[in-house]
Amino acid sequence: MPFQQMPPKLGNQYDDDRVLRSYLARVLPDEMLREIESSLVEMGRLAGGELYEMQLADRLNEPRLTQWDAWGNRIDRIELTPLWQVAERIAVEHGLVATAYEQKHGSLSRVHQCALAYLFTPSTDIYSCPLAMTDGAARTLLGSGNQTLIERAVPHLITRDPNEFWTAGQWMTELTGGSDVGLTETVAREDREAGGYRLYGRKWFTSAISSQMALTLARPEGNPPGGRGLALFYVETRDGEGCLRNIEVNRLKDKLGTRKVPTAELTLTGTPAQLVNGTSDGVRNIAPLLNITRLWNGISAVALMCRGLALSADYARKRFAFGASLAEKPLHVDTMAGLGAEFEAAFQLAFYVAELTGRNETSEISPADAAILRLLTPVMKLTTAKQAVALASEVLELFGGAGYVEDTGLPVLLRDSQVLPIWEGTTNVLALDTLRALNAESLSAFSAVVKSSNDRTAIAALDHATNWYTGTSDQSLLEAGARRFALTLGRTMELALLTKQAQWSNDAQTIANARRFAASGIDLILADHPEERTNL
Ligand code: MFK
Repeated sequence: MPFQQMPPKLGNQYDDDRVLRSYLARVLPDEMLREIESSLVEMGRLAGGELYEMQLADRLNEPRLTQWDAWGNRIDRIELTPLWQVAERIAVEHGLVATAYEQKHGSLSRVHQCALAYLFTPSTDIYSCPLAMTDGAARTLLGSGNQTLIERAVPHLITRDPNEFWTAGQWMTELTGGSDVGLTETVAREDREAGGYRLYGRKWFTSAISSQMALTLARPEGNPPGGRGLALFYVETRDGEGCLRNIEVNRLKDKLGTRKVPTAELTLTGTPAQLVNGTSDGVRNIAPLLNITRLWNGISAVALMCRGLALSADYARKRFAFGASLAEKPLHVDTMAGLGAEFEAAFQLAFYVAELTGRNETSEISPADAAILRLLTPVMKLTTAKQAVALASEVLELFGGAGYVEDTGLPVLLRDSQVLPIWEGTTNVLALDTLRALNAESLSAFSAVVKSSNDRTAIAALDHATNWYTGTSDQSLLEAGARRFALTLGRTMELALLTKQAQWSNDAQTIANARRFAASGIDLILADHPEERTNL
C-alpha cells in the first residue's frame, strides 16, 4: 500500500490545554471554576470540532462587496462568509462580549471572557476583530456618561440574542496614517436635523463595514489641529431600510491576511453622527476602546500560538522520517520545546492584563494596579504580537513543505498573525506609548510584581532596563532604544509571571518552560552607539 500521510487533528481545545487549565486553577476560586468550566469545555469542543472543520471548508471564501444593484442603485452590500455567519451566532450565544459585562464573577468575568475568546479565536478566522471592537465600544460608551447613547447602543453590543446583536466598527485610520491619528482630516459640521453633526471625509482602513454602529474621530469645524481638536463620534451605519447613511464603500482592502474581515475604504458624504463626550479630546476619549482592542490583540496572539503548537504536536506524533516519528527526534522536540516555552510565557502576560482590565472595570483596582495596567497594555500587546509572528513562522517550518501549502490550512496562521504587530498600534508606536506610560508609580508597581517572583534573571533584566531608562537623558537615544526597552519589560514580566505559575503548580513542564524561557533572551537592552546606526 502506498504511503499516505495522516493530517493533523484537534481534540477538545480546552481539555487539551494544560497551560489554560493550570492558569485558571491558580487564578479562579474553585467554585467559580466549577461554575464556568462547562462553558469552556463546550467552546473547546466547538473549536476543535465543528468550527475547525467549517474553517477548513471555508478557506477560499471571502466577504463580497456589491456596490450597485441591477438598476443602477448604489447599495454597497456586504456578504460575510458562511464561517463568519456561524461564528457571529456562536459568539453571541456564548457571551463572548456579554460575559465581561454581566459580571457574574466580578472582575474575574474578564478572565472568563478572555478564556472563551482564546478558545474561539483560532477556529473563526479573526472574528475576534469585530468582537474586540464591539467590546471596546461598549466599554467606551459606558465610560462616556452619555446616557442616551448608552441606552441606545450598549444593550445591543452586550446581548446574548443573535437577533438583537450589533457589532461596532472602529474608524480611525485615514490616508494621513494609522499611527498619527491627530492628523485626521474628516470634518464634522453641526446639523441639528441630523441629530447633531454630519461627517465629511475619507476613512482609509475601517474594520468592519458590516457593523451596525461605529466609533470614529472627526474635527468639528473651527477646532484646532492635532488630537485634542478631534472629537469622538457615534455613527449608526444604516437607516431603517438597511441603506448606508451617506457612506460610500469605495472598496474592500486586499490584505495579506485577516481576509474574512471586511475591511473597507469609505467616503463619508455627510454621515449623521452624534458626539459621544464633548467637542474635543477625541484621542483621549477613544483610548478606552484602544486598550480593550489591544487586550484582544494579545489574547488573539496567544490563541494563534496555541493553535500552531496543537497542530504541530499532533503532526509530530504522526509524521515519520529517518526511521522514527518526529516526536521521537531530539532536534524536532527541542525546537518545539523552545516554542512551547515562548507560548506559555506570552500566555501568562496576556491573561495578567485581562485580570488587571477586569479589576479596572469593577473598581476593585488599586492605584498600583491601575498604573501597571496602563504600562502593561502596550507592553503586552507589542511583546505577544512579535512572539506570535515568530512562532507562526516556526510552526510552518515544523511541517516542512506542507506548512507552505495553502490547502493544509497552515499558511493562514502566519498571515493572520502578521497583522497583530501592525494594527492597534505598531511595535514602535506602542514602544513610544510605553515611555509615555512610564512614571515612578507604574515602574515601582511593575518592579514589585517582578521582584515577588524571586526570579534572578527577571530581576537582573529589570535592573538593567531601569538603569538604562533612568540613565538616558538624551531624548533621541531614549526613542531609539524604546523598542528594546519595551520588549525587555515584556519578556521580563512574562518570565516573572511564568516563574510564579511554575512555583504555584510545581508542574514539571511549567518549571522546564520557565527555565528555558529564562535562557532565551530576556534582556534586550543594548549600550547605545549612535555612530553605528548608519543603515538608512
Ligand atoms: C484581535 C484584535 C482585534 C483588533 C481589531 C481592530 C481592528 C481595527 C483596526 C484599526 O482600527 S487599527 C488602528 C488603530 N489605531 C491605533 O491604535 C492608533 C495608534 N496610535 C497611537 O496609539 C498613538 O500613540 C496615539 C494616536 C494615541 C497618539 O496620538 P496623540 O494625539 O499624539 O495622543 P497623545 O498626546 O499621546 O494622547 C492624547 C491623550 O490620550 C493623552 O491624555 P491627556 O489628554 O489627558 O494628556 C494620553 O494620555 C491619552 N492616551 C493616549 N493613549 C492612551 C491614552 N490614555 C489611556 N490609554 C492609552 N492607550
